[in-house]
This record gives sequence, structure tokens and C-alpha cells, in this order.
Amino acid sequence: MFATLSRRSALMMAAASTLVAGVGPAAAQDKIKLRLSGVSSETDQRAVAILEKFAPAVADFADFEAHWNASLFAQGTELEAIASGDLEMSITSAQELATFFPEFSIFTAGYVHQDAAHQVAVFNDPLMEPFKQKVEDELGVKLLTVMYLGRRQVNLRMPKSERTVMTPADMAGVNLRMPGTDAWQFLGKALGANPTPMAFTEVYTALQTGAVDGQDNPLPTVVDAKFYEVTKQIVLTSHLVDLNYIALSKAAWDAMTPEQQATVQSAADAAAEFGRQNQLKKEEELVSFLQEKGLEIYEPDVAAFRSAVQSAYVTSDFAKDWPEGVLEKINALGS
Ligand code: KDO
Repeated sequence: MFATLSRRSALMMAAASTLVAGVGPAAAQDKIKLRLSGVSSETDQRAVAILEKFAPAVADFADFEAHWNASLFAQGTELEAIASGDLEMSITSAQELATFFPEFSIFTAGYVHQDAAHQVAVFNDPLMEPFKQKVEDELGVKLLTVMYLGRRQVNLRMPKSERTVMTPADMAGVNLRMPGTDAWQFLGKALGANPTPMAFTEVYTALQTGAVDGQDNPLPTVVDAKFYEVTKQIVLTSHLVDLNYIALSKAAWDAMTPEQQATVQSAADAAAEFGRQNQLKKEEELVSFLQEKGLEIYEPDVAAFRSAVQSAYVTSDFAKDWPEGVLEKINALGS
């Protein structure tokens, strides 16, 4: 709690100084610098969408640079970098935002978002406005649009003959790598596992050496990061329909003309839509690819996972930070 508060206060100070020092509207000949730091490879569908749809659309007025594989900033440090003026863009997550604004944990809870369309409906609904406004006012970060990462599945090193997972009880003792924030660790525990925090860029080696028993990610990520080379089974828990937000420095936004802002917004929306459709297609296609690679893929008792995970969240401390009535509004936007 104290860590969260001090992290947030430091950031608010940094954001305030960036806003004060922020550049005014750019002179016609100056291009606005837009450096994006991403954790995924450049073949991940979100990266492909940024490179194919966002970058060309803003090329006239922005000097856009994308850095992948966490080569510019480590996973989880990007928002701080934007707030302090060292970076302009990232593909951030609700889990990262929840480290500053605990109410964002509502979007990190398992089995809350139902599918890609539900994520879009939630992001565009008025319920999202106070969340977006707070991030803008206190971190100096604009959340432009929502990107679809996909349905997270449990992916283990051991074969099914050694451990078959049908319910959360079958996850007991599984050392499951989760990304490194409290919200992710909680999800790992709610699944019945022993969660281990670890940066995405270390996961392949940890699976290879047995430092962890497994990891969770959507099928396209399992393929893109080649986790299938070092794991034996995938349990289709679909425990989190995972999302990211395209985050942009408010100072960079304020340096743009209204026309440029409109172009950036529509380029971000177009990239997100392109990435979403490609990722959905890949989620469908990749089951057979992974089976051909020798992985066993099966459905557990999803109802048992859903009820364990949902009850873990609603009785958790996280839920105390969820604004009144928002969960009900999110649910009402689903099918
Ligand atoms: C991961 O670390 O497992 C994760 O899937 C978490 C997401 O929030 C997202 O940051 C993603 O990694 C990276 O973009 C790499 O795909």
C-alpha cells in the first residue's frame, strides 16, 4: 500500500513537471517525437498493427520510433518513463495502471471481460471516463484505445499424464510464472497455483530450465514467443480476456494541432481494430498448429475455474477499491 502511494506520488510530481515544461504546439517543420516501447516481439499482432496502421498514418507530422522486446524500457517501467518525459508511447495494461490507481484492478479480474467486443464496449462506455481522466490528470498519460491480447490459457511444462488440470485444486503446487505486479500474482493464486513474478522477456528461459512449471498467455503469444518449444500442455481456462491500452504522453498530445490529434486517435483505433481481428483469427487457427507441435490442448472444468476465480475477487481487498456500481455496468455491457 505504502509502495503504491509513494510510487504514485513520485509519478504525479514527474508528470506535473513534464506538463509544465511541455512543449507548445510544434512549429510546422518540427516533427513530434513519438518513441514507443513495447515488451512483445515485432511479430506480435499488436506490434504488427502499430507498424502497419499507426506508423504510416502519423508519419507526416510525427517522428515515430518503435522499440520492441523491452529493449528501450523494461516491462512495467514504461508509464513512469512517459510521466517523466523519457518516452511518449507504450502498450500498457490495466495491471500496470492498477499499481498507480488501485481501481483499475477491476479490469484485471478474471472472467470479467467476456470477449473482444465486450472490451471495446467497456472502453468506449461513459463508465470509463473517470478512469481515463485520472490517468491523464495524475500521470500525464492518455489512454487512446483498447487492444486485444486474447484469452489467457494455462501453459505447462509437464505432460498431461503427469498433471491433468480440470479444476483449480489440480493447480496446487504449480509454480506458475505471472507478470510482475500484485494484480497478476492475485490472479495466479485465484487459479490455485503458486505464482512467481517474472518479466516476459525471461519466461522462455525459465520454462526451458524448469525455473517455473508454467506460464499463462493467449495462444498467439505462446506461438510468437515460442513457448511451445519448452512446454507440453495447454489448459484452456480462458481465465482472463486480456487487454492492453495504447498509452500516449499528454505532453506530446498537447503539442499537436487538433487535426494531428484526430489523426493520432483514428490511427490508434485503426491499429487496435486491425490487431484485434488478426489476433482473433490466430486464436482460432493456432490450436491445430500447437497440436502439430506435440502439445496436448484440452478444456478443463471452466465453470469450476470461473466460480473459484470470481469469488476470490469479489471477496478480495481489490474489490474494495472498485467504484460503486462499475462491475454491474461492465456486466451489463456483455452478452
Ligand atoms: C505477460 O507478461 O505475460 C504479458 O502477456 C502481460 C501483458 O500485459 C503484456 O504486457 C504482454 O505480456 C507483453 O506485451 C508481451 O506480449
